[in-house]
Amino acid sequence: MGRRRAFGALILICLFLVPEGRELKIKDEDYTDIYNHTLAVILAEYASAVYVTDLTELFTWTCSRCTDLTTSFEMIELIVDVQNCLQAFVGVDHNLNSTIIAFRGTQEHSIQNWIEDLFWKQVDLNYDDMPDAMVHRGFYLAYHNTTLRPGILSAVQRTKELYGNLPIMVTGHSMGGAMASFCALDLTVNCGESDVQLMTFGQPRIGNAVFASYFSRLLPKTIRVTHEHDMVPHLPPYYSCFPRKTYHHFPREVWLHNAGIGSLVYLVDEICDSTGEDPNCSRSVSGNSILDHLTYYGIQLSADSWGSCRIVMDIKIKQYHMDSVGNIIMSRDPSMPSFLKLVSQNNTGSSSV
Ligand SMILES: *[C@@H]1O[C@H](CO)[C@@H](O)[C@H](O)[C@H]1NC(C)=O
Ligand SMILES: *[C@@H]1O[C@H](CO)[C@@H](O)[C@H](O)[C@H]1NC(C)=O
Ligand SMILES: *[C@@H]1O[C@H](CO)[C@@H](O)[C@H](O)[C@H]1NC(C)=O
Ligand SMILES: *[C@@H]1O[C@H](CO)[C@@H](O)[C@H](O)[C@H]1NC(C)=O
Ligand SMILES: CC(=O)N[C@H]1CO[C@H](CO)[C@@H](O)[C@@H]1O
Repeated sequence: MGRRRAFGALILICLFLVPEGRELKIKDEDYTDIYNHTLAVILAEYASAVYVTDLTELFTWTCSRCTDLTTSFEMIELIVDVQNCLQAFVGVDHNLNSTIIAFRGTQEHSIQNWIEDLFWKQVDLNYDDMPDAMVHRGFYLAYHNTTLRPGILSAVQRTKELYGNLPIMVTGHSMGGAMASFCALDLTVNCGESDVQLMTFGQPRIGNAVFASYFSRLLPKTIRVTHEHDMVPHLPPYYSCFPRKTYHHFPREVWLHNAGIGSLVYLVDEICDSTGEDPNCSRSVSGNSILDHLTYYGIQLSADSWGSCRIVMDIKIKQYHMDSVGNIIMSRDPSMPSFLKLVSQNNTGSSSV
């Protein structure tokens, strides 16, 4: 607690004394052809579906959030890290002809507490093979040191065996956006994937300016959507006076906000500059809303039931694999085409694990 307060005081002093600092500059290119509103809405629907707690409905793609624009989705693997309360899935969208990877955001008792904690997260880990690039250890480990990474990489491999080299789209909301970012980078840097697109919604900052610079070079097709006064993209805070230690967003932000006045208010998808920290986008307003964090494009991006890391699953699903610490991996086995049908016809009896 004392360390926190001291750090807070240092930051306050810094904010008052040194208003100007080093800003990341990235060569301006025309990225406007990369942001596609329709695609963003589709990916937001995936980011919403991954919050579903009923694993049977999610795995068989029969949940109420699994309709609308995502009906051509085929689930390949659903991964639940029970110990760390994390959830992600890998599958193929046959309309987009792309592999989709989606990460769930935090499922803690109180989103408020989670957001308050974000204030104190420091960049404290050097990213491998990127001199001076630093990230937040907790976000990094949530992807790299849990069941998620091996589950996702093996599912991506299986998808290749089934459908060839499809483009990969990685998405997630909030903390899920942070994990999606590390996953997209991992696929590019460590797995040699050349066509990875990242789209996140309301994600926090995850690394420093050097990291953001590497990130934008390696993943130019990245869109980081923010919404009105959503608090989370403002956190952990950005302090222009600690260039090495402070957090810095990677580009490209797209800020959803209302423009116009009176009865002429309309929603704008504002495509921001290539610095990652465009002062005229979400940074032009104060991040003071949790409600704005939970809805993007009118789509609910939060758990369908809050509370503990509850798992609801059809007891008839025998094909899932549970490891020694109780993590669950549900895989579609291509040699058993009837499996999905069987489960979806008999998905009445749910049980809690
Ligand atoms: C945007 O994405 C949708 C869905 O993939 C696609 O149908 C549409 O053609 C795209 N629009 C543009 C302008 O690229
Ligand atoms: C990775 O997780 C394991 C337990 O899940 C833990 O013992 C280990 O310390 C973690 N590694 C790091 C670098 O934190
Ligand atoms: C999907 O993409 C793959 C790889 O790019 C390609 O071989 C295949 O023909 C595409 N399928 C459709 C239906 O467009
Ligand atoms: C940002 O806004 C300021 C004032 O509102 C304006 O002068 C400036 O040109 C804007 N910058 C960009 C990059 O749009
Ligand atoms: C496909 C399948 O296994 N369907 C079963 C669903 O459950 C009913 C009764 O519980 C069985 O009669 C079906 O065979």
